[in-house]
Amino acid sequence: MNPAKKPIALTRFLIEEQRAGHINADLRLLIEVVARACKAISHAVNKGALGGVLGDAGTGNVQGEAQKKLDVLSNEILLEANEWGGHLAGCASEEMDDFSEIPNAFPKGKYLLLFDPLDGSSNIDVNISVGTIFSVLRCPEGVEKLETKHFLQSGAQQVAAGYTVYGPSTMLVLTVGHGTHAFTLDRELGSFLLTQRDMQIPADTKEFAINMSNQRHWYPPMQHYIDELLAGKEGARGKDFNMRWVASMVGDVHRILTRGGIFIYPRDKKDPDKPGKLRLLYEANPMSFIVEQAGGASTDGLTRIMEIEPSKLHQRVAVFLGSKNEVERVTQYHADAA
Ligand code: AHM
Ligand code: MG
Repeated sequence: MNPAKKPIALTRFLIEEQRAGHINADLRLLIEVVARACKAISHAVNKGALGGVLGDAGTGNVQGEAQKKLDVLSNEILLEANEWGGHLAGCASEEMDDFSEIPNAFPKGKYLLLFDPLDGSSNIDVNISVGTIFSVLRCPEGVEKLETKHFLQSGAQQVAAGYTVYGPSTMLVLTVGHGTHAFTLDRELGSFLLTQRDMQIPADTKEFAINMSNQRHWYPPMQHYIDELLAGKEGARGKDFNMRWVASMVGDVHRILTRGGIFIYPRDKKDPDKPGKLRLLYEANPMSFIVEQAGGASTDGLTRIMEIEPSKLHQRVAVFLGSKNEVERVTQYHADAA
């Protein structure tokens, strides 16, 4: 970015998106509220031990995972920020057993907000990047009483998706279906400023992100694919590949959006009943929308993730996303073995 050129704020960017007919006023205000909540989460994450927010909350979520204090706090911040604005009919979160309907005290809106309030929780206590991931769906017309089924929409139905990465700087990456754009939080101004318009993921890459410690549990197409990457120049691929794993999906996806790469969390034999670790509605769908809008691809090894019809709120899915040619290659290996 040219430092002499003043970047525009998220507020102006969203107004311009509205004028271009890409979003309506309700969705614009909803995104503003989510961004404001992310600023509050960023503040809490930044305080770390000084804010007394590190460590376990002593509770577990519906998936049996131990919750960190910051998981619980971030969830509360997002819920409180969104319940009174009149843009939402309800929220669903990785950290809540069931969805939450907007209380009767407030007007109900037309949208549903789904989120992972603090992704990459294992990084919290070690001061490594974490993030918030969110997805916005339309609430079906004429719904009087919200039910789980109203949230079970495919990723292709999303009207907006984004994540905020709390790293050395706090960045919000957003799509409303017209490209993927990045904003950096200016702490003095208290605003997100547009620092990269139209992010583009190169179609080819020499970098992959995967938790290699699970290798012995993978199925044959995965073993074959990674063996080829590890063989480097001397192998069938004829080039050396580098590996990076932040263990926080937002961190890994942000690197891929910035310089290319493939992110993989496959299904494995450790738990054959679980089709992967990551959640379809809170992680895989929003990240797939963001990645596709930046020219990348995203599948579960066989199917385009955004075409999967969800059957459960907390459904898990295998994830292969990032540089298009690489995602297509590994997906082909799975199709050949199917
Ligand atoms: P979380 O939502 O409970 O934090 O779990 C999701 C995270 C992703 O951010 C990350 O890609 C993955 O889990 C890391 O898994 P692993 O612990 O196997 O490295
Ligand atoms: Mg997560």
